[in-house]
Amino acid sequence: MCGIVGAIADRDVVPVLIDGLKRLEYRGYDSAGIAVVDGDDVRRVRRTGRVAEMEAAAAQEGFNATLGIGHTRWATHGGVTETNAHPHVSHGVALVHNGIIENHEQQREKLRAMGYEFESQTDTEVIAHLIHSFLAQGADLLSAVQQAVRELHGAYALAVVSRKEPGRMIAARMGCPLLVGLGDGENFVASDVSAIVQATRRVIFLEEGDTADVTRASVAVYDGNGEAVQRDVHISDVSLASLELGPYRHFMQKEIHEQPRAVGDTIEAVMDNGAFSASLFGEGAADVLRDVEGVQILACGTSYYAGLTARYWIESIAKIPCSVEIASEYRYRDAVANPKNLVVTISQSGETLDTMEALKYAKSLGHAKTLSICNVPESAIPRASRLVYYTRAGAEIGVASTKAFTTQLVALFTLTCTIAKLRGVLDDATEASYLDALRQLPGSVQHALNLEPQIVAWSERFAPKQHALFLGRGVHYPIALEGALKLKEISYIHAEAYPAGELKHGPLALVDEAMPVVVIAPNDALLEKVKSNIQEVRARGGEMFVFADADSQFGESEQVHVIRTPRHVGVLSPIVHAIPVQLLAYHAALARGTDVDKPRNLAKSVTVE
Ligand code: HGA
Repeated sequence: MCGIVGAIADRDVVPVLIDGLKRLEYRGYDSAGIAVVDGDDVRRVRRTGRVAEMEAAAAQEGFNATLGIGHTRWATHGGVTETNAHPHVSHGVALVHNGIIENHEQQREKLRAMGYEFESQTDTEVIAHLIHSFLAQGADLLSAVQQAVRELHGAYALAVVSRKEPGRMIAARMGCPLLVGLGDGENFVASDVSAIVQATRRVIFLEEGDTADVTRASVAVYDGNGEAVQRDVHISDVSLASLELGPYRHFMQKEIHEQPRAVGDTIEAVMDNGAFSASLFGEGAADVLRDVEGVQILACGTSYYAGLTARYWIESIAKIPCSVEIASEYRYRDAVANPKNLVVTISQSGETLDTMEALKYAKSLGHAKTLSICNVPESAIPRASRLVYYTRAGAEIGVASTKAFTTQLVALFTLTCTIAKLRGVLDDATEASYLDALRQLPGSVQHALNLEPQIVAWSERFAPKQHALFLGRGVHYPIALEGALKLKEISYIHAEAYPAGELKHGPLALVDEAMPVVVIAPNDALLEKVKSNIQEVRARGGEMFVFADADSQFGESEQVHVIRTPRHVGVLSPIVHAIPVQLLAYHAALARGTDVDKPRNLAKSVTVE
């Protein structure tokens, strides 16, 4: 969601802001803007559309300054217009905001009564006027921001500058990510490190309620009570290569093809260890995991489907109950907590607001056994969790998650086996066979990627369709769900997934020759059942696209097309079968000419409700 970058230096910061916004564009891309402090003036340029359009406008107007802030927007309050784009300005104070201010209407009324006029429909503009109202009472910029945020309900990450104080930039965070980058005689703020990695790798992650007073030569951080605090300095290991497209056409394509490496990196610790071990999940993990009575998984979107897949593993291998719930539902219902259960949150960014709030709610109900599976070190969710397993997918830029999903599955399988072992229900021979399956997984994923030419041929038949059905059974049903999600989010073809056994209870009514039906059907205990379901579709004239594996015998016909992964990989089969459905969605989207990495209305790192 919205991306923030700010810089203060003794060089022109405009290229830093523009470059940073381009790297943050995956977080939001409906409009972009920058504001710079130039002499005793604040100048801004904003444009709807992509950063490149705003960049051209800034170049035309000759923007050049040593202090500035920038923003890419994903609108929540107010349409996609230039007046709603950030930065918002009030009497020489400019700010950029990520988040939602829930009491913006009350604040707006109060500020209107004080004489402030509003030009936008955003919740953000109230913050600019509120800060100015405190400056007008004599506060300096830091104190004005600190007083203003105390009046706000909701979530925010802010970067603020003022023409009256051209030597400083104030940052503040509550509920949305924000970090300070430490340079040499120059400093930065950003939503994530990718925006500033070309300038510095030394970063301070602001904590909830923090404000930071950033000058060229210093950074002072204050907690929510206004007390000066020391926050650790981290050295980011984000690689520049992971942020570049390289020879690929899209980040999604690159990230799909990185999966053998991503999966290999994620299992490395298990392989080095030579066994499933609680130590993989952090200090004291054995004590936390040993006696768990059940697992409650909380997540959103693709991560939720990873959780649904894990439920099959956890109940069959670790032999404890597992429930999986969408985080935004769990956080608002009266849940009954069993503190002996393990709460597992899954989030690629580690900043997903709904998941974070669900975790806080679970903790408030007495859940102390918490574990997060995340891809971004030092992000908010792992910091709020007792245990963590970091997937090592590397930066995921494409809005549609791919390598994060498969690596989450690896982490969840590792967790399953670890709990099973601690509970004494995983014998040595089975452990060895699972370790071997994991060891072979990068190769199996590569074999699935090699199916791409056949999938390209299928995708051309998909491109003209309006709707598609995805079917799976058992542990492959969540893969059908993920396939349908991928297809709809990037190709805009309406797609739904059903457990294959549900077909006759309703969705079969939709099947005709215009409705392609994708079936995930590797050889497992339910294969014969799936085959019967395929016959039911065939009898109604439906055209089927079946992803099978070497062991599942299928008769092909004009109506039934089959692509086989070259080997049957047993328990890890859902991970391998995630690959062809990703490729199908990618190539269908390409054939339809959509913006694959930046699908309409979406954004990455969902930091608003
Ligand atoms: N509420 C603000 C910022 C939106 C945001 O953070 N999106 O991720 C707006 O609508 O401009």
